[in-house]
Amino acid sequence: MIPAFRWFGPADPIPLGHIRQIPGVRSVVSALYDVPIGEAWGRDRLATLKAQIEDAGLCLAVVESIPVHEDIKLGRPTRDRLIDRYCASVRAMGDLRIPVLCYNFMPVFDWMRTDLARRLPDGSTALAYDDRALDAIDLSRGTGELPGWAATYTGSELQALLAAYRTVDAGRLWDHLGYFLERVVPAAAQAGVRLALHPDDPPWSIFGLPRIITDAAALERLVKLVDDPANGVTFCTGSLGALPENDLPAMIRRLGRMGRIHFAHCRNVRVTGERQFHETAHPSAYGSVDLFEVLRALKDVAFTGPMRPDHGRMIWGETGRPGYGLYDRALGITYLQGLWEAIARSDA
Ligand SMILES: [Mn+2]
Repeated sequence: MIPAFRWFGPADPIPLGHIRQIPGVRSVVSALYDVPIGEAWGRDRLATLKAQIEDAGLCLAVVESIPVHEDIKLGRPTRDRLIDRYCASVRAMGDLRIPVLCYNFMPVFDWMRTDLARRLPDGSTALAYDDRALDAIDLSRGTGELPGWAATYTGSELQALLAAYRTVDAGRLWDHLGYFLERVVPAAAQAGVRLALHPDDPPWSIFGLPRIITDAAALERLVKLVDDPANGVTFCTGSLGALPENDLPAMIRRLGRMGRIHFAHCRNVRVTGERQFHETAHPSAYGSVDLFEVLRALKDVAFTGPMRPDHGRMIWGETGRPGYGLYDRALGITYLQGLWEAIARSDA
């Protein structure tokens, strides 16, 4: 297991020098955030990012993420050109020996929450989701009312996109994912890059849009779509853990033995009702995810990939990007390393 930490590039208020001071963390998860979706990533731009991270005494272990253009998910004729560019970006990663690419295949939105600052009993704030609050959101004016998505789409852009998806059900979306992977997996394998698909967050349909990467059966179907070691997953305990029927340790043992877990996001959520949850501090006692059992399963399958803490709470008066403050995530990765050390040394 390689402890890692997400950094949002030079615009991130958290300097690399602070990440360098978190015990055990030498690996960074980052991306080029200003390349328009659908454009190929230039090797030079990526090399600059990598050098910047290395100058701080760290290494760029994972690209999270290269967004997949909606035309690819919709199966539009323009997808071939877009997939070619995606493969070019993957090759740029390979040239620079950046080994893992985390991406997702969620229509229109990726992560979704209904409250970015839910007050917890200890005075901290965390991201929260409630299906009933989502139902009450009016999308006719675009993403203006959506927490975290304010300026993404105008009303007409969003309505056009939602209309385009009316003919794309879950089955069609699987077909489009297969089409994408049949072309990108060989390019990744040749470039020495492992693809790590992030599960849908939350793992159910929202706004009538299909979401397919939600449970054990879906993850197995995904890795068999193109049966190559380069075609794997990001195991995100917070996303998958929002669905109580997901047995996370069992899923890890199955996918891990197949050698398809290339990256782990470890965090906790407290499920408070049907399709309702809020995020919490990382330790098992604070939520519905048993991080001890999760890490024990990862240890049992000899997981050697990068692992990062995921969304943290806002604590100690910190302000910034919701879910991505420094303090609680630093506590999270320190906790995860403590669990890992204890499991490894008791096994020995
Ligand atoms: Mn995640």
